[in-house]
Amino acid sequence: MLTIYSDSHRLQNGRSELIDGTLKPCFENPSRADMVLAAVRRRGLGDVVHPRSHGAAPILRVHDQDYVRFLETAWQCWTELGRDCDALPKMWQIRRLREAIPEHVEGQLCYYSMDCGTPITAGTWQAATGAADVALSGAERLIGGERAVFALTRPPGHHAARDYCGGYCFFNNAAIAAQALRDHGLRRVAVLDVDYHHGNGTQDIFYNRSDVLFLSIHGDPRTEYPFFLGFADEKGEGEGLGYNFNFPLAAGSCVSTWFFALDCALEQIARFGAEALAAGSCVSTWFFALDCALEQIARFGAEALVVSLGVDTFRGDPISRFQLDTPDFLTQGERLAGLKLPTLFCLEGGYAVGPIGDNVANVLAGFESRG
Ligand code: OKP
Ligand code: ZN
Repeated sequence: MLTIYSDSHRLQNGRSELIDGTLKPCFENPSRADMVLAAVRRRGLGDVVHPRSHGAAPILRVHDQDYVRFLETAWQCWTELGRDCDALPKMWQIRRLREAIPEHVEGQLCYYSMDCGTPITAGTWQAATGAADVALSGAERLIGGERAVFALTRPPGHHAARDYCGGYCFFNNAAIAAQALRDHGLRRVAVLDVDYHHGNGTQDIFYNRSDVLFLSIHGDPRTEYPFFLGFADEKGEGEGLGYNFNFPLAAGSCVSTWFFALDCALEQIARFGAEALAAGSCVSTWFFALDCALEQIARFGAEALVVSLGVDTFRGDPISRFQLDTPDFLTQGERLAGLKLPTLFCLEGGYAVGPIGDNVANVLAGFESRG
């Protein structure tokens, strides 16, 4: 499988994020992409090529102009205040506060951020546009006839919505790629998000559209980040009603037979109606949810699949609570290949830095094994 990679990811190298009440080194750091790239090479998964630059236009197809302009200028404004530390927000436009965009960068930072884990640094703009280019180049290769492409995107993207950053994400790489595939003439594109965290940004971007199907399998937002979106009753709106599927699974969990779940999948789809799967869900439950998602993609008649590939579903992930083990990622890749669709993988989360490479490479290798 072809990999698209750019060194520009290194320019996003935040110092700290607020975890359990204290500032800790950023979980989302350059070593993640280094480890993934090393594994891609070690495992001989295929060529690694650089992206080409696509400019702002394809980014503006999914992000608001005022938000994009903010990201482009935020660091400069921040340093003009005499600061050289990472820019982080310190309040939010919560209930009953005014919605007008503040004039001061300090206020704008708060207005355009979902959380305080997403530092804007000197290199954020370049790294984020670089990641978008990686995803766009992947989409381009898919259009050019590749069966599957791995866009090694960093910073990740799936928490970034039309007009806000958050969850380590600035531009929604997967959404930008999905939109580019549409703009290249594909009629229906499915985005499947297998990261541990709900892809609130991607959901937001496509929520009222029927041409891009969005599905996410993730930790139940009743207890997991991002807390305020990702519930099973979010089905889409207007034209998009019926084109958004959330599969929240209880945090915690065990390992048992996903084969049973596979057999039951069709019969069980209806259960996903309005409530999350029960507590005690495990690897089998995860694969069960995957089957339900794949079934929806097949029915939709997608012409291409974009996978928001987070491997923070790994049992050793420091900030997540699912139980997938390294070999389970091979199975994951095999199952995704079963859709027989041109597939673009965009890297999202995964914070167990040691195993991240093999976990990602396993998904890609599993996919390739079902050529
Ligand atoms: C990103 B991705 C505040 C942030 C708390 C954020 C988790 C973001 C996960 N410091 N945690 O979906 O892997
Ligand atoms: Zn995640």
